[in-house]
Amino acid sequence: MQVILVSRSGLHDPFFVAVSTSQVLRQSIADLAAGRCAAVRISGFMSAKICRQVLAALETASFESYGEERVQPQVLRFGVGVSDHRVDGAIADTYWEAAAASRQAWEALGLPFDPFAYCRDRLGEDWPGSVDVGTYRGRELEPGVAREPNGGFIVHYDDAQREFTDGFLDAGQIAQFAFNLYLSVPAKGGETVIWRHRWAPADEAFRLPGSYGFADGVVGTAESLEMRPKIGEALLFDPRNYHAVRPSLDARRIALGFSVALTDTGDLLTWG
Ligand SMILES: O=C(O)CCC(=O)C(=O)O
Ligand SMILES: [Fe+2]
Repeated sequence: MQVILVSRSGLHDPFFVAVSTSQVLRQSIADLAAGRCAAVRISGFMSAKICRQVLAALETASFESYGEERVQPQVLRFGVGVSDHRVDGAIADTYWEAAAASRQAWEALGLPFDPFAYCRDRLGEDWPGSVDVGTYRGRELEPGVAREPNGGFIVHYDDAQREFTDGFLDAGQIAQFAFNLYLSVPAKGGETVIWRHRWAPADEAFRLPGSYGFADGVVGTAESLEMRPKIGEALLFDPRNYHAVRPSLDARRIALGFSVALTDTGDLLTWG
């Protein structure tokens, strides 16, 4: 396990930490929602055997890529993501057809279980509310995607409330987490970096035109933490903090990913 705290100012926020645990704990999820930590790393979230099975199936699958005008360097994905179907702050109708195709493609992998359901069940082990796939205007969203950012993710944030201005899930949203479950990771590169900085209007000066991301300068001298993912580990973090993934240098970096909303009824809703 490797967590490097970097603070160019020399100052450290004691709440800006990655908590490592081997159990899914209600307390850790609450700490993340409340801002008492920046990330939760859960080792052994998915058993080695299940990871191998999912990875073996995905290794034979053909991945597509996120919209290449918006996402550079290219990020491969298996399954549909809402971000490719966002038009004027709403989910466009094109999403639903892509979602049906995505569901079929996952089914065609022939896995004897649903890996996203497995992740939801694990997340719910110590959570008092339910853990379900979210709905948008009454229709169930896709549960997640497999992502392969071999060239990395540039510095960006994710916040459905800002991205989907027409309201997003059919639920009152209190917090949002990013969930990643690592199936294949490089020995060199592939680190996830999170900065203690959230979007502010002045950041728009750093936005790369047409892109989901920003020039590195957007995070200035903010404190950051860097994590090298491990196979079978789940990472939950607050994606309103700017974050990036470093390029993979010697192997494929494949993770199951979805977003998680904590609702005003205390439930967790996920979507890809
Ligand atoms: O792959 C990762 O570690 C993080 C990817 C990311 O940008 C996200 O989950 O929002
Ligand atoms: Fe992200």
